[in-house]
Amino acid sequence: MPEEDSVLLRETEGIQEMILNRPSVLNALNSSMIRRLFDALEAAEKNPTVHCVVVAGNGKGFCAGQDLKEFTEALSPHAVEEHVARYYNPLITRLYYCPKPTIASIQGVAAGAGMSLALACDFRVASTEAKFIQAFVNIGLVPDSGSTYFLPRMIGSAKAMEWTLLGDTVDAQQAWQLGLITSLTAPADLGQVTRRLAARLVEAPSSTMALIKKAIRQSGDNSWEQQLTLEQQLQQVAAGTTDHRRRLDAFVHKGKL
Ligand code: T3D
Repeated sequence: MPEEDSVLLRETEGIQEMILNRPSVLNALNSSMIRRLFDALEAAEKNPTVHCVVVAGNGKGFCAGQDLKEFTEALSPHAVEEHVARYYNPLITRLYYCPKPTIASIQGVAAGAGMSLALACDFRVASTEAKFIQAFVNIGLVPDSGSTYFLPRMIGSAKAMEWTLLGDTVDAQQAWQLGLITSLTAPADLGQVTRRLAARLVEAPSSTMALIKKAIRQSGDNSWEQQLTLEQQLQQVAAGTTDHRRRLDAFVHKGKL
């Protein structure tokens, strides 16, 4: 399959969709696919007409993680480390720090680094048929692509430990109860619910959202004092934006945006 077909890109009404497109292997990630996703994210960040990014999967799976058949023979430990450093870390970092809001639209299984992709997004809209697997332990690997960073922060360290040590399949209902999922929908409604959320984000003030994302992302690593200082600095930036002026004027003068 040509590299450009492995991730389909579609931009409509401010929404950049990135559709993982290797359905016969549940959209398992090979190196060229990771590169294409990375490039697409970089382009979406720079494109002023894009206000929201949606990552979705074609077929019955969202993403089964690293393509385990990509390497015909077992890689040396050094080569695996290099692969993670060269492909996964840049991709997940780009997605995590994307200044535009990101949504994972999950219709089926999200396993290994595929689950990490979903966790790195700001929102997870999931079908009741979605499944989450910290599959790494099942093949004797440790979680990567940020899973050990995201999970304890999102669901608490006890559950993170359980999921990552056992490598069990977690169904959408369990993930929903733990707050991992933003919206849980019937499978047939997934596309519509995702688009509705994306459309709301397109209408929201872009510059403000980028600043909010920065504050929330940094809060996990900052002390109380550092976070208050950051909020104060970001507020100064926000107060100088057109988004703020327009919205304040509309409120004060009871006008339209
Ligand atoms: O080198 C590095 O950079 C290290 C980085 C690692 C990051 C990681 O993501 S490690 C984790 C890798 N992922 C996995 O271990 C998951 C492997 N897959 C599974 O455990 C199962 O397929 C699922 C639980 C995800 C789904 O099970 P099921 O029964 O719904 O589907 P299936 O029949 O197993 O899969 C359907 C097809 O997809 C099948 O192909 P076939 O037999 O019809 O020709 C299967 O082999 C293929 N497939 C599924 N996952 C992968 C895959 N092919 C390649 N790589 C996969 N990860």
